[in-house]
Amino acid sequence: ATMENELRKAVEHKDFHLLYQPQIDLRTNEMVGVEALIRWENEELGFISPGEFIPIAEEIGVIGQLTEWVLETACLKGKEWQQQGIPPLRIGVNISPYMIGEELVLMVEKTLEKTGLEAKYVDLEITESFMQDPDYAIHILKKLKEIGVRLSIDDFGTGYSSLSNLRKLPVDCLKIDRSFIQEMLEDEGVIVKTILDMANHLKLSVVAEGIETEDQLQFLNTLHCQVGQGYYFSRPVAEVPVTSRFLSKG
Ligand code: G
Ligand code: G
Ligand code: MN
Ligand code: NA
Repeated sequence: ATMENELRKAVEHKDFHLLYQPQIDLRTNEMVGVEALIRWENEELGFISPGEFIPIAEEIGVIGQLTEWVLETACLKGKEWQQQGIPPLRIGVNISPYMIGEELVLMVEKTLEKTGLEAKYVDLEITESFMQDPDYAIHILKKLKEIGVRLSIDDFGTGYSSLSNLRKLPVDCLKIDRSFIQEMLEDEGVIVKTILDMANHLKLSVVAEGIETEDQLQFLNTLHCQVGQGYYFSRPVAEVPVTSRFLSKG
């Protein structure tokens, strides 16, 4: 079985599931959101990482259907949590840069309508690679902002958004790439400090990704970083804990 064929079948049968990784307010220790992460386990090929199959989905033209499934599943889960009485959580959904276009705008509108989740609880995570055509990307991102969703730049710092472009982008949040968090204690955090400074000046929120240790958390606290995510708090899980020290009190 080739991966391409198996992937086509999986998309057709919606043979995936989502895990959710908590995002924690570092000051209050409360969960403020989650990032949805797709998982695929194939009978013959075993477990395949999205890092491997998302590029193939882009190549063989099924990324649109896949994104639609992720968006809808994540929104339904968000709605379900709210109905269980969990204080509303923002749900981050990774969006392939290939998806930046009018089709995505329609898809987001349609999915919100269909699932009944309020737009403000959806956080679209987009990597900087969309900046290959910044003017078009900005046009689309503005339309997404008009719908009311939140926009985050994923893996921030690893791509090539220039400062001047960043200022023009209608985004709400920078997700600091986990490589910077991992190196932070060796380089005295110069990169993380610089990103936090810049985010402050541009009035953007920040999420530090890939927090794995207490030392990293403490250092981020001294830098007044707002929100964090990483194995230190929780691995991606199928259900967020309904009662835990991470639970927001609303
Ligand atoms: O979850 P994991 O660390 O295995 O993810 C590997 C990569 O796959 C990450 O870059 C992550 O952003 C990406 N990814 C995970 N879930 C999705 C998804 O639903 N859609 C897209 N486009 N990328 C995803
Ligand atoms: O590119 P993106 O930031 O969307 O990738 C998210 C991926 O990072 C997820 O697949 C998740 O499994 C992984 N991840 C989340 N937290 C940690 C962490 O603390 N350490 C490491 N190594 N990976 C993490
Ligand atoms: Mn992400
Ligand atoms: Na990232």
